[in-house]
Amino acid sequence: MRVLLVRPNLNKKTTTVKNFLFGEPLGIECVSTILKEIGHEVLLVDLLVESKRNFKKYLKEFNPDVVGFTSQCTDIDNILILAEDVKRFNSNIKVIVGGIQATISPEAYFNKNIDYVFKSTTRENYKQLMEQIENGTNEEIAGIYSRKRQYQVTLPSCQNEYVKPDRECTAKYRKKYNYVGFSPCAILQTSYGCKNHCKFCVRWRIEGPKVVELPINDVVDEIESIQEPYIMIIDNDFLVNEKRLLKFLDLIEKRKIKKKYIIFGSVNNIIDKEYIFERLSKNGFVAVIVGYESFDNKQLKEWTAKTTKDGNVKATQILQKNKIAIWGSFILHPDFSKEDFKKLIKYHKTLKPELLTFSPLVPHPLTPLYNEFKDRLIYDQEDYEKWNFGDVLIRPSKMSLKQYYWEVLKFGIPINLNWYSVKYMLTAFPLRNTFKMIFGFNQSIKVYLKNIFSRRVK
Ligand code: B12
Ligand code: SF4
Repeated sequence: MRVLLVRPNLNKKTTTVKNFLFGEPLGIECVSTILKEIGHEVLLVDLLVESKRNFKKYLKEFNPDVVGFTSQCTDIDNILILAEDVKRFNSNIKVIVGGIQATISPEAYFNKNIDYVFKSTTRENYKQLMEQIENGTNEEIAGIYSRKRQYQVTLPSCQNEYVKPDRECTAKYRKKYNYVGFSPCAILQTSYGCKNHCKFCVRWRIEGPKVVELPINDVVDEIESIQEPYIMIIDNDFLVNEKRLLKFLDLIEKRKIKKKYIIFGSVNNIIDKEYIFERLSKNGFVAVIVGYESFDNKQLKEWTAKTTKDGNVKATQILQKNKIAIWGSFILHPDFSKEDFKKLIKYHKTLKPELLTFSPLVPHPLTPLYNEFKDRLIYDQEDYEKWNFGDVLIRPSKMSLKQYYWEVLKFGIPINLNWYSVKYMLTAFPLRNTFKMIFGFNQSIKVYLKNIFSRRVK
C-alpha cells in the first residue's frame, strides 16, 4: 500500500519554539522504517518546512491508501483540518494519527475523519493494522483506538518501541533542520525513560520510569551513517551511565568520528563526572542543556530532590571551564512576586549561562502537579494547544495575569539579550541563525504583548 506520512503545518496562534528549535520529525521517520520493512511504499511530507498548500498536490500525485499524521499538542486543530481534506479528496483513504499528543490524549483525535489513533506504536501493532486495512477486518489491536470500534479499548496498551529512523525519507528537507543555532542538525535517540521522576516532568511518564539503553555499538554505527555535522541527542540525560559514556568516547575516538553534539544533562551528573568533560569537549560536545529550574533550594527539593542553587553554579563552571556551552532553563512559578522575578534575574547574572530559556510551570495532567493546581487553571485540560510550555496556565497568586505576563516579558529581555548570550550566539552560530533566533525571541514578545493587551485576559 502507499502511505503518506505527514508532519502538520505550524499552528500560528500558539507560542512556539520553531525559530529556535526545528528538529527532524523523528517519530514518523521511525514509522517509515516499520512500513518499509513490511513492504509498503512511503512518502514523507514535512509541512513545517513546505507550504500547507502543497498537501493537496501530494494527495493527487501520490494517491495514498493511508495517510498518517504525527502530532504534538500544538497540532490538533491543523490535523483535524488536514484529515477533512483527505476524506474530501477520497473517503476511502484511511487516516491515522500517532505521536506524543496521541500518546498523551488519544481522545483529542476521536473525530469522524480519523480512523485510527495510536496511543503507542510497535512493529507488531502497526503490522497488524496494515493487514487489517488490506483485509477489511476489524479486530481490536493493542495500543490502537479504532473509529469502527467507537474508539473503545479492552486490551492493555503497550510501550512505544524504539525503531531506527529512516532518514532517507526526509532527505530533501534535511538542510533545513536545526537545533538552536546549529544547522544542519540531526536528532538521535540512544536511550529512553528517566529514573529521576521530577515532579513537573512529563517525559519520564511518556517514555517510562526506568532508563532503557540501546546498545552503544549500534548508536555509534548510526552516528557514522548520519550526514549532518551536528547531532542533538534527545536522551533525557546522556550523562547517566558512566561506563556507557566512556565506551561511547572510546568508540568515537577509535573510529575517528568528528561530529558536534548537543545533549541533555543533569546538574548532579555534571558534578559527579567532572573529570569526563575535558574529553567530551575534545570529542565535539558543544552544548549541554541543563534544567536549573529555580533559584530557591526549597523549591528545588520539592521538584527534583536532586539539585541545589549552588549545584547549578558548580555545574555551569565545570562546563564553561571545559569550553562547553550551558543552555540552562528556569521554571516560572505562578506564585512569583515581582521580587521573585528580580531574584531570578540576579541569580541568572551569577550563573551567566551561554543561553537560557524559561517556561511557566505546566501542571500537566500526567503529573502530580495537576491535582495541586487544578483549581487555579486558566484553561481547560481540553484546550490542548495551550499546554505547549509557553503559555501561562495557572492563575498567578501575587498579581493579575496581565501583570504576570508583563513581568515575564520584562524578565525575558535581560535573559535573552545580555552581552554574554549575544556574544556566544555571534561566535557559535552563523550570523543568519543568530538573527533568526533574535527574530524568534521577538515573535515570543509579540505573543506576550498580545496577552497583556488582550481584553479576554483578566
Ligand atoms: C525532539 C523534540 C522536538 C523537536 C521535533 C519534534 C517532532 N517530532 O516533530 C522540535 C524541536 C521541533 C520540537 C518542537 C516542539 N516540542 Co518537542 N520535544 C522533542 C523531544 C525532546 C523528543 C521527541 C522525540 O523525537 N521523541 C522520539 C520519537 C521517536 O518519539 P515520538 O515522536 O513519540 O514517536 C514515536 C511514537 O509516538 C510514534 N509516532 C510518532 N508519530 C507517529 C505518526 C503515526 C501515524 C504513527 C502511527 C505513530 C507515530 O512512533 C514513534 C516510535 O515509537 C520531546 C521530549 C521527549 N523526550 O519526549 C519534546 C516534547 C515532545 N516537545 C514538547 C513540546 C511542548 C514542543 C512544542 C509544542 C514546543 C513549542 N511551544 O513550540 C514544539 C511543537 C512544534 C511542532 N509542531 O513540532 C513536549 C510535548 C508536549 C505535548 N503534549 O505535545 C515534550 C514532551 C517536551 C516536554 N516539555 O517535556 N520538539
Ligand atoms: S526533568 Fe529531566 S531529569 Fe527530571 S524526570 Fe524529567 S527528564 Fe528526568
